[in-house]
Amino acid sequence: MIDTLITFERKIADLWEAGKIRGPIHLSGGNERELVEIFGKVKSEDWVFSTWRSHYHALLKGVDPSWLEKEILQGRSITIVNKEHKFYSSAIVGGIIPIALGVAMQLKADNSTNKVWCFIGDMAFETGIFYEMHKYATNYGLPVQFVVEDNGVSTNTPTFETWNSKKPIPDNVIYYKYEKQWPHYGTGKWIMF
Ligand SMILES: Cc1ncc(C[n+]2csc(CCOP(=O)(O)OP(=O)(O)O)c2C)c(N)n1
Repeated sequence: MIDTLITFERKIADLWEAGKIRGPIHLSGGNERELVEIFGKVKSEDWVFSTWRSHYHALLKGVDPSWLEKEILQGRSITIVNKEHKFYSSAIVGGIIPIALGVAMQLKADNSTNKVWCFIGDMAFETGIFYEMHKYATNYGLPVQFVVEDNGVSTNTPTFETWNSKKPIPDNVIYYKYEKQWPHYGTGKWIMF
């Protein structure tokens, strides 16, 4: 699976560098092992909420790679949404968190055994909206699992230096650190469209 993920992202990078994708792309890399392990616990009936960097999450949720490639070619890399696979992403920092919480509220109201998985970056983790949503979800026992993916930066701004402190990781949050292998946006090459 790890090779499949890396190969998919390399193909997208090649398409981008060939000027075939007339829209922003955010590539994943460096966190394959961690994600494969986490997605081992994600059921197909669960919901996954992701960010602008969602290709790996989508593939691991079971989204068809050729469908995903077409979406990316149409400029939708940063807002991948697939209803069939209960997969939702947004390019607004923190934007998915209250939506994930709302879905978790409904799952609880329906006595569902399904769960919501909400992936956020280390800077989104520092936002007020995360603080409130995490507090609410914890206090009401909502079936939402937050996963913090710490690459140390918000675009290029170092998160630790920004806040001058490391935020403690709540017990019920999955947290992993990784070294990103692509720039925040694109592949690091200038593209002529
Ligand atoms: C509300 C909002 N503010 C700013 C941006 C620009 N922006 C896009 S991604 C990003 C970085 C967020 O950092 P982090 O949560 O650590 O995620 P990373 O991309 O590093 O995984 C920013 C500031 C945005 N998309 N939405």
